[in-house]
Amino acid sequence: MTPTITAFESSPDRGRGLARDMAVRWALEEVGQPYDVRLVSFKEMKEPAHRALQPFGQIPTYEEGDLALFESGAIVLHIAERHPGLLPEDANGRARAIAWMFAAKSTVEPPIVEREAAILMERDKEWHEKRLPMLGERVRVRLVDLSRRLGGADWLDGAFSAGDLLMVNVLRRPAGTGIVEEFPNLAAYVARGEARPAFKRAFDAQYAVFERSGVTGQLLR
Ligand SMILES: N[C@@H](CCC(=O)N[C@@H](CS)C(=O)NCC(=O)O)C(=O)O
Repeated sequence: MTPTITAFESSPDRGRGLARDMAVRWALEEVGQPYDVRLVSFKEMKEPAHRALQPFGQIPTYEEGDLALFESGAIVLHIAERHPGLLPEDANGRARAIAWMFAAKSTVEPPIVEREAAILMERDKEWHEKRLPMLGERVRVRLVDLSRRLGGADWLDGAFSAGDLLMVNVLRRPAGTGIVEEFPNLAAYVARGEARPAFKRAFDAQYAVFERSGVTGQLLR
C-alpha cells in the first residue's frame, strides 16, 4: 500500500529542505518505498481534519491504510522497522541505532531549534543580543560531544542507519550559520548524508514543491 505524507503547500524555508517532511521523504527513498504527498496550507494544518492526524496542527503526517502517524521521528522509525536498510539486523545494533534517533530528536535538536527560534522571532527584543551567545553555547555543548563521539567514523555506529538519517537532518537546520562548520568532522558527516542518492531524491521532490509555490519567507518551526 502506498503511504501518503503531508507537507507544506508553500514551504517557508526558501527551498532549503528543512521542513520535517524531509526526513520522512528521505527514509522512504532510502528503502525504495514510493509515496504520495498531500500538500496542506497553513490554514488547513490548523483545521480539525488535519488535527485529527496531527494534534498540534503541524506537518508531517503519514497515512498507510488504517494507520495514521505523526512526529517525523516516529514515522521514520515505523518505516525503518518495516523495510530493510535503515536498522541493523542484530537486536543490539538496532537498539543502539534507535537510541541515536532519540538522541537526534530529543538531545541535539532542541537547542538548535531554540537558537533558530530566537534568531527568527526575538531579533527585535532588547535582550536578544545578550541571550544569543548563551543559546549558541547550548548548541555547541551538544556538538562538541557529538563530534567527539563521531571522531573519524563515517556514521555514528557502523553502517548508515535511521539514527544517522535523523541526526544529519537535525544538523542541517543551522546550515549556513557556521556553527556546525566549527566541527569539521560534523560538517563532513552532514555532507556525506547529503551526498546519498536517496537524500538527493527527497530534497529534489521537496524543492519541486517550493519552486511551484514560488514562496519566499522565513523558516517556520
Ligand atoms: N516534532 C515534530 C515537529 C513538527 C514541526 O515542527 N513541523 C513544522 C514544520 S517543520 C510545522 O508544521 N510548523 C508549523 C506550525 O507549527 O504551525 C516532528 O518532528 O514531526
